[in-house]
Amino acid sequence: MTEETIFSRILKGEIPCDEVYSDSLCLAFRDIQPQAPVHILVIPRKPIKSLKETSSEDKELLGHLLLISSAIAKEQGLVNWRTVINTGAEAGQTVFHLHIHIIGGRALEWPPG
Ligand code: DGP
Repeated sequence: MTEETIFSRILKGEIPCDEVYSDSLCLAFRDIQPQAPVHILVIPRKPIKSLKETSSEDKELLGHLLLISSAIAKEQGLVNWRTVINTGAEAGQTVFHLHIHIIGGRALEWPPG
């Protein structure tokens, strides 16, 4: 059985979210702790823990998530933005359901901490 996470509960409708986009493969909603004026998470409906657990079987899904992220960023009026996928606890991953952060609406520094 797949482990339950906050995001799997959001997908099931058990926890509310501020939805931005939804289709048969993914859901996008606003991050509860926004790090910038626009901070949206795009998650697959398929329960994948992190990028580490993906395989060539997920090629189309991963492409879809990136294309949707770009479409959402543009739809939000962003010209510059950052897409982030934290993989593993030491890289900052706190929710173990794959997600893409779309962060924008302010100048972003590099490198990250
Ligand atoms: P990461 O650290 O990469 O695993 O990002 C997890 C993000 O999820 C973090 O920015 C905060 C956000 N988050 C955690 N719990 C909830 C929640 O219940 N609702 C929403 N909308 N976002 C959440």
